[in-house]
Order: sequence, then structure tokens, then C-alpha cells
Amino acid sequence: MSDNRLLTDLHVSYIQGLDKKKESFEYWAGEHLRLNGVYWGLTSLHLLKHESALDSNEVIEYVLACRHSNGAFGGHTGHDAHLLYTLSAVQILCTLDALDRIDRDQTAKYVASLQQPDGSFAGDEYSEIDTRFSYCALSCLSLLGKLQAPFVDISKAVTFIHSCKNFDGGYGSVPGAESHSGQIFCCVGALAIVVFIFIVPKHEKTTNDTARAPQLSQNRLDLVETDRLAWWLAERQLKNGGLNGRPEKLEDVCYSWWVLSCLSILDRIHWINREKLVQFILNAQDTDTGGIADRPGDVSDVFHTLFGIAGLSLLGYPGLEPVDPRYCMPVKVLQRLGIPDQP
Ligand code: GRG
Ligand code: ZN
Repeated sequence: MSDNRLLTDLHVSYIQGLDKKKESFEYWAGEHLRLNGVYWGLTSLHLLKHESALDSNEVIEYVLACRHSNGAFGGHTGHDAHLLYTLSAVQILCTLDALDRIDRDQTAKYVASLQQPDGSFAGDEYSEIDTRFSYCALSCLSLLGKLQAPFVDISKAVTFIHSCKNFDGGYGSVPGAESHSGQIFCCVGALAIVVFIFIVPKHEKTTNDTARAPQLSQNRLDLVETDRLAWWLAERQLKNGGLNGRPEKLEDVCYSWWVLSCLSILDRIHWINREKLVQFILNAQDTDTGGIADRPGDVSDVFHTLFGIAGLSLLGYPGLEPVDPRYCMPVKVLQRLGIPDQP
């Protein structure tokens, strides 16, 4: 069903209602993703400026109940630990200003333990490798204030991500894998997050003292082929205004995040048609139950609700809290943590 404005109140009650659906099939079917779901719902509420619509203490206690003794987090109480859930847990605690409730060093050590000799990250002890996990690890360490040795070898992590770059400027899940907007977000986001200290090689040193000092680079976006990639990303917009994730695929609201966040990081968001995309996202709202679906006419879910709202925030839709394209979290949370804006 379509509407030409954002149905904020309906989306707030839709998210509040998710917690009450404990008897439903969707609740149990999605149980292994609960912690991700809490991050999607909570972040939506913060971007909608309805921060107190959920009970913060209840949310914090639930997150802590998903914690393992090694500092890692599972997707639900009693479930196996994974980087995907550990990142969600840390994001939620940061948003609720409750990072002091965990041992940051211990969680950072768990994340670091998943780095492989080639710089990639496994998602858990079963060793699946994917650039999603590189992003989760680097974002998580950055939020924990531990994006440094001995927690991580940033140089190797960057080398692995760079090895996943393709001829079209995009990135895949592993070296040689097809470019996909979701993976591109992970790689470009990670390269935008890394803070890199480098020593100017001896032969390049001058007599100038400043040039001798270790240099701090705020990111490694110099490795991205900006215009080639931004062109590929802008081509994701279809006639109906929606974005797809790769050529020949269907449009989907969540690419309003995966694609737009990269265009924003690369300062090329104006390369897509803003009005048409805003309308596409608004048309995917469920005007009866609230929430946003993957495309108009489909059933809404909390995943597409967050990425629709976050996309609208990047597009400057009125009344929304600004979102940081690197972290998919409110800008003001990152400011509170002292994480610098992207230069
Ligand atoms: C903090 C925002 C945030 C993310 C954490 C897990 C993760 C890091 C990122 C996931 C990136 C990703 C791979 C997104 C794509 C999700 C998606 C819609 C997959 C569908 O893939 P296909 O191949 O769909 O089924 P298409 O659209 O290509 O047909
Ligand atoms: Zn989707």
C-alpha cells in the first residue's frame, strides 16, 4: 500500500508490537536472529526520534543475557556466538550508552581471535570467510575503542579487503566473487572506518620534522576506485526509482541502504534520483500494520523497516535523525563515543 509521507507513529507501534508477538510463527522462525532484530528495531526508533519507545533497561538486560563467558554474543539466549551478533550487541550497547556493562577488552580479544593469517575474518570458530565478517570485526573494534594492535592487524585486514576488489570497482564476499552491493557496503564501510598509522619510509623522509613523525590516516578510501564504483552503484537505480543489488536483479528497499551508504561515503549520493527513491521507499510502507517491506505490496519486516528509514535519513528526509553511513547508527551516538566524522 502506498502513502506519500513517512508514517512515523505507525512504524513506532509496529516495532513496539514485535516484542509482543512471542506466540507467533515469525517470532520463533526468527529466533536465531533476535539480537540482530533488536538492533534493527532500536536503530529505527532512534532514527525516528522515538528513543524511549522501548524500555532501555529491558533491552540492555536481554543483550547481556546473550553474552558468552568469552565476551562474544549469540543471536539469542543460549545460542552459539558469532561476529554478526557480537556487532549487533555492541551497537545496541553503544546506542543505549551502556558499553560500560561489558568487559571491552575481552570482547575485543574474541573478535581479534577470529582474524586469519591472510587478514580475513571468520564469523565464528567454524571458519567461514566473508567480507561481511571483516566489516563486523572492524566496526565492532572501532566502537569498542580497540581498533589497534594487538587486537587487530589492520594492514592485513585492509590487504584482504583490497584483494576482493573486482574489475567493475565493486567488491565480493571473497577474492574473485561477483560484486554485490551488500558486500560493497562491507568493504567500503570497513575501509572508511579503519584508522591507520604509518611510518614514512626512510628514503622518503625529509629534514622536515613533521614528515618524520608517524602519520595518521583516517581511512583507506584511497584504495577505492571512486568514480568507477560510484558509476556502478548509481546504475543500480531502476525506472521505478528503487535500487537493485547487482545487474539484472529486482529492486529492494534494503539496497537503499547498501547502495546509498556507499555513495554517501564516496560523496556521490547526488548521482541517483532522490525524489524517485524517496517515493519508492514510501510506497513500500504497510499503511495498515506499519513497517516497510522489501518492495511495494509485500509484507513488512523490521530489517527492511530499518534500511528504508536509514536510506531516507541519508536522503535528508525531514524529521529524521542523521545516520552515519559507515556504521548505520545515529551520528550523535558516534559523536558521544568520540569517533571522528569522516573527513
Ligand atoms: C551494521 C548495517 C550493518 C551491517 C552488518 C551483515 C552485514 C554487516 C552486512 C550484510 C551485507 C549484505 C550481504 C547485504 C545483502 C543482503 C541481501 C538483500 C541479500 C540478498 O542477496 P540475493 O542474492 O539478492 O538473494 P539479490 O537482490 O541479488 O537478488
Ligand atoms: Zn532486501
